[in-house]
Amino acid sequence: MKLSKYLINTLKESPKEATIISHKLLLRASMIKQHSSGIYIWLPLGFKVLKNIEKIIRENQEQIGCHELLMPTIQSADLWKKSGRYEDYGKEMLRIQDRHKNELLYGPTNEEVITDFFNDYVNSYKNLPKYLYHIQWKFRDEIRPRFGVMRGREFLMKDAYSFDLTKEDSFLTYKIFFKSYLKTFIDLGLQPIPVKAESGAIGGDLSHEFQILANTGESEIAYDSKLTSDNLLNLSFDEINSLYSASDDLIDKNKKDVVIGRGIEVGHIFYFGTKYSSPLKANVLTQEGKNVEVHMGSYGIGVSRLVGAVIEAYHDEKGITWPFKIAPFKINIIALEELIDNEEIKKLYLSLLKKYKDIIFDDRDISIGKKIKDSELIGIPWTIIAGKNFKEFNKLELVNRSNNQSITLSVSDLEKFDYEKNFY
Ligand code: 5CA
Repeated sequence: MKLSKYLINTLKESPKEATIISHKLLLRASMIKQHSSGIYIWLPLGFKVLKNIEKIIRENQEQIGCHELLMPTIQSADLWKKSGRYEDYGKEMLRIQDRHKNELLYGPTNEEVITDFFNDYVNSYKNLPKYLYHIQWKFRDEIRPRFGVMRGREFLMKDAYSFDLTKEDSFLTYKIFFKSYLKTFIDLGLQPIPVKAESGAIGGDLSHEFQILANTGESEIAYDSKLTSDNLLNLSFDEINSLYSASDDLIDKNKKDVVIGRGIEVGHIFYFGTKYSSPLKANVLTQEGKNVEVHMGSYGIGVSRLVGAVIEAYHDEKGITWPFKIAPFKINIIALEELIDNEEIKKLYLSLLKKYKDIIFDDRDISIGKKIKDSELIGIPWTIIAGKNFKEFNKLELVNRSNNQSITLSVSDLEKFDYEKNFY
């Protein structure tokens, strides 16, 4: 990608409205632009990051046999009246009327829609369990949208739903999702802390939040220090669940030997049994021919919030330091003006483009110093600089964004270099 053809408009200063680092950097790097309170335009750079995060989430969902579908954003109010949540949800729900005076709403979550759909498609124990998910925009008219994408009104969520024959089966499913969530966040380069939770508006009796430590996090959390161990993935659900953890009002202030910190809630999972299958009549026939209500769970990840959470964990004084897989572009080639049309450099760009796809060549008509600053701000893992050394000795500088260290290499070394393996 030639950068002169791309939409990029970095800012030197942080806009006043941004108070936390992720919000400042997202605005400065021209990744998002506020449209109205809590509603954002995802600019090309930010949108690529969002897609890269989605990809890691998708891979992990598929690994546990959870399959993707896409449900609408606009839902019928009737279903919510049947489940009893239409009034309960209060002012956070955006209610709409169509031209025929049908009551609609912009979905804040999808339990009703999926349960109703499931009822029409699955009628036998033979077809259970079923795990389904989608990645779709949600709207919640939050009283205080803030911190950029952290607490938006319109935000992207991955929400999965599980259907099982019995409570016992549903608990097993819950444990599968629990483990898969730990792995997903670790794959994203984060350290998740699973925290026991109340299930609030979703309802039910087993629930965990997944928190990422950050001073700017909105939740206060208290947890056993073993929950930050490196081998969390090797522990069983029961071992992890036996350790103390709580957030906000649920914290026992008298509890000793716990770590107190602040966290960003990037995921939340719930087992809620027949709360929705009962009013929406999602039944199946058992082996004995009995009609029973299915047991359900739901499993959410804040996809757009994760963009902010990753930046809170990966930045320095110069800008963002994305993990390789999440970075919008992997390599940025910057050359002195007189080298921009150099055949060898063009060849290097094309060969890297073939291998890594997400490569930029900064051919904009601005100073090399400004190009380097932009590359650091945006957080491109590797910057290749063709400067004076190239003119004299045919050598280029390769800079690693994670530690800002550079090495000098020839064009053929740069063609062979493994940029993914050597990052971090
Ligand atoms: N139906 C369930 C799970 S599928 C549900 O809605 N859960 S939730 O309310 O906890 O939301 C899931 C995740 O979405 C949260 O853990 C959080 O990461 C993200 N989220 C919730 N509200 C917002 C918001 N206003 N802005 C950005 N992300 C949000």
